[in-house]
Amino acid sequence: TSRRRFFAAAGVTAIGAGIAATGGRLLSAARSNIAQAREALQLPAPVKPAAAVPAGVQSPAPGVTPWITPNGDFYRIDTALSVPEINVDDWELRIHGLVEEEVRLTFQDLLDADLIESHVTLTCVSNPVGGNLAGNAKWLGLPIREVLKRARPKDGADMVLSTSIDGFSASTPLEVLQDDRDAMLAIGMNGEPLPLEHGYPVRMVVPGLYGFVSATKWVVDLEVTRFADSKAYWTQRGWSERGPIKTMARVEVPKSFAKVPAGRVAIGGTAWAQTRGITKVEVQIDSNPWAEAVLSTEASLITWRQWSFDWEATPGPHYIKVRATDGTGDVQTDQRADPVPDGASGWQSVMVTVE
Ligand SMILES: Nc1nc2c(c(=O)[nH]1)N[C@H]1C(S)=C(S)[C@@H](COP(=O)(O)O)O[C@H]1N2
Ligand SMILES: [Mo]
Repeated sequence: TSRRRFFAAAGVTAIGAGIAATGGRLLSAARSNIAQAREALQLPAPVKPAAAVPAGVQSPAPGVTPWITPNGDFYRIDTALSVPEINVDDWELRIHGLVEEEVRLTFQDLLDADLIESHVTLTCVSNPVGGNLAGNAKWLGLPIREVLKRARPKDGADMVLSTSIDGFSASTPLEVLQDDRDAMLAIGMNGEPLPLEHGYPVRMVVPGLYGFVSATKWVVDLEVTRFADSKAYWTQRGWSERGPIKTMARVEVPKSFAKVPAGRVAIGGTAWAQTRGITKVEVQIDSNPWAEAVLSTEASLITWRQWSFDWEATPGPHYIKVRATDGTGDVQTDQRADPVPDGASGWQSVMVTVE
């Protein structure tokens, strides 16, 4: 793709290039022992269940993405040539570095801990404007805050470098793992143990940050350190060291280059600005004034929000543009940026032909 050439020209590796796959992958016919162990695993009930999903989160426009992404449809981005297969009896997480006390956690420790459940929308920094590298799931896990409380970070620490069993690493601001956004060591996804390709048995889930600086799958090591002292996997390859998620609105129906009959057309899609929330979505047809879309119900500030817009479509080619406003009142920027180094921006424009 031209984007991959762009990355090559810029001397930056595209995250997931050549390896990225969206959607589920079928395991080979002979299921591995690890896959069988995963299927046999009974997840404990959360001490704090997820808030009930309110009615009306789903956009009424037919064809819009389901509000909860089924595990098999959840986008997948990682550097793993083959999916790591970890035996839960061998899994251990080491928390060390600038801490008063080194902590080691076994999988049984996690099963025995006070787990919480929450809906969080994950997003990939390499998602282009209008792209589908985002997904929303209900995660079960232990707040990382609790583990850090035990380890007691020393003064001067400002980052946690999380590392996977296969050598990927992510740099996450320490304060983000300690605040009340419930960053977690997740073991469950939509009521099941994590699928192997989404990090079984344990991954990180951090609301508000792109996955490359937060969502370490197959995590085995947390080093409390400083941004000045350590660089994560993608930062070493030209990407940013921090990755707050940018406000983004996406048109999902009608699809780009669709042909639609004249008359009433339901436009709809999804917008996100995790931790800030979405307070407005606007649609612009051709060069008409921006008009407010109908927002679907908001579930939380850390999940995406859907929208719809009824359009009286007249024959001919038309452009549909969309932009969102976040909870701080900031309108999504129209400044076009490529995904590298810290996420794409700009307004999506979809061309449709009305017949
Ligand atoms: N071990 C490991 N964890 C990883 C990655 C990786 O390459 N290896 N990629 C990260 C990136 S870039 C993203 S966007 C998310 C994607 O998580 P998912 O594949 O479950 O959607 O995982 C993150 N965690
Ligand atoms: Mo990503």
